[in-house]
Amino acid sequence: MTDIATPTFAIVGHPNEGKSSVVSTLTENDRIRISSTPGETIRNERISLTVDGKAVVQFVDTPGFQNPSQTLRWFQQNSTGETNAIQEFIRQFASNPEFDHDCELLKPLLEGAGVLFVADGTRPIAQSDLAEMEILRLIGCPRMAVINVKSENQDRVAEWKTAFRKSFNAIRIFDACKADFQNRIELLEALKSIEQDWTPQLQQSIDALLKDRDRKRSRTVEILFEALEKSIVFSKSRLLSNESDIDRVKADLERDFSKDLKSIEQHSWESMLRLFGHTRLTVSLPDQSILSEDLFSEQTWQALGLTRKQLAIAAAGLGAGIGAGLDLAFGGIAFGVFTATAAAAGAGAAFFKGRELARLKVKRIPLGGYKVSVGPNQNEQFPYVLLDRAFLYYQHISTRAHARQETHQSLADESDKSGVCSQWRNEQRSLCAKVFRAIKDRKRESLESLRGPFSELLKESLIELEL
Ligand SMILES: Nc1nc2c(ncn2[C@@H]2O[C@H](COP(=O)(O)OP(=O)(O)OP(=O)(O)O)[C@@H](O)[C@H]2O)c(=O)[nH]1
Ligand SMILES: [Mg+2]
Repeated sequence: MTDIATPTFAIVGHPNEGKSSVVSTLTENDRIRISSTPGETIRNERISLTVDGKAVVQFVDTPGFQNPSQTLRWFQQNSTGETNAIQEFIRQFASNPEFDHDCELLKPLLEGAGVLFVADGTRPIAQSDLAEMEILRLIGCPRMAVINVKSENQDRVAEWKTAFRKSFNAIRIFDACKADFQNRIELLEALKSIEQDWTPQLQQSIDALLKDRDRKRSRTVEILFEALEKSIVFSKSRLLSNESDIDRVKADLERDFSKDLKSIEQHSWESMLRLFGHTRLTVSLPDQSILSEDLFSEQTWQALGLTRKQLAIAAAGLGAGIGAGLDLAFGGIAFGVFTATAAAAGAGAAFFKGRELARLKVKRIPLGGYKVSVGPNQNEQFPYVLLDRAFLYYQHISTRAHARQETHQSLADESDKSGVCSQWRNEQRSLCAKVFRAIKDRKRESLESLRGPFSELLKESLIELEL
């Protein structure tokens, strides 16, 4: 049963204009049937915008008008105000297949639903559009026009606005495939203006949505934290009895080590994807995306994380003994102080390749045999690279409109490929360094005290990525 108080809107408009797409994006539901073949929706479908299992706004995706000119003529002759014209229309035409869709779309209006009239603002206005606008004006339901701009061409938008202004209380431009969270909130805000009685419920819905978004950010922070905790201390080892097996086991371990780290990253990405309600999207990123690069590729390590100087300053806050090394770092010897490996002290590219910085160790076991182990990753840069990749991924999915049909998408701002971490202030990067060190040294107490401010920093960054 539908809660009567739930504001309900019928989505009306020509076939293939993007009605189902608008509902999909507004309700963050990517399971709605969207198709380039006109006439995909032939029966009303009720789709709720749900927060915490409660429907806060309901949309009725309709097939649109089938016979607008005759329907208009009928309403012009019968909208006397004395009888319920919609009820009478449905009674007269219910069994006439020529008015099948018209009857279907008028049904929710009988229950007091408002109308969202969706039109593709890139095509010319047709006579049938004007007929449909006029039908809705005669019926007198609360109504808003939604101009869904299906391509870059905005030339006709002004024309549409003028036409709609004559018979609609509110007009919004809403790109179903590009709209982000803020655009959705703005559309709901605008709906408040078309019927004052719905204002309290719509305001409650907006508040619930804002709260829900904040909950999703908090959950994302937890997901990132879990991934960092696992990755920073991750190591692998294997016991063997014959010395002759050592080389083979070393190679296997090294391969498994990076494979497992990548799967920790993948797992956190999938959790974010599910959190944001993308069920159809299998993320296959285009070649130009840094996210399509391997976690340990040289390109990834050069594009993301901190610069050498930033790393040095961040690590300087970690405690005694580092200060002397810092001078060396700025003198050009770089990161010998942070990573004891020869590779790190060497040329830039070698330093930035994380794969080389997880040391392999072979230990003879007193009772016989050997223990080969790899990890944890010694590189101070590694957690920043992980974080930066997670941030880029978050930006990708948290702003993605659910109506989008392609599974490929490039990030808008990847041309300069600068990550979030390098844009933080010194003290913010130092906070990270402390958190990463506490994880590495398994210092639970200091980790717990750092967790609050670190979570805040992550959350602030997530908010900025959504803008
Ligand atoms: N590029 C782009 N394509 C869009 C946009 N909105 C809808 N489309 C595409 O237009 C086609 C029709 O979209 P639908 O949402 O199914 O349209 P509809 O009005 O529900 O269509 P029917 O149910 O057949 O009446 C699909 O191929 C959509 O992907 C948009 O804003 N931009
Ligand atoms: Mg449809």
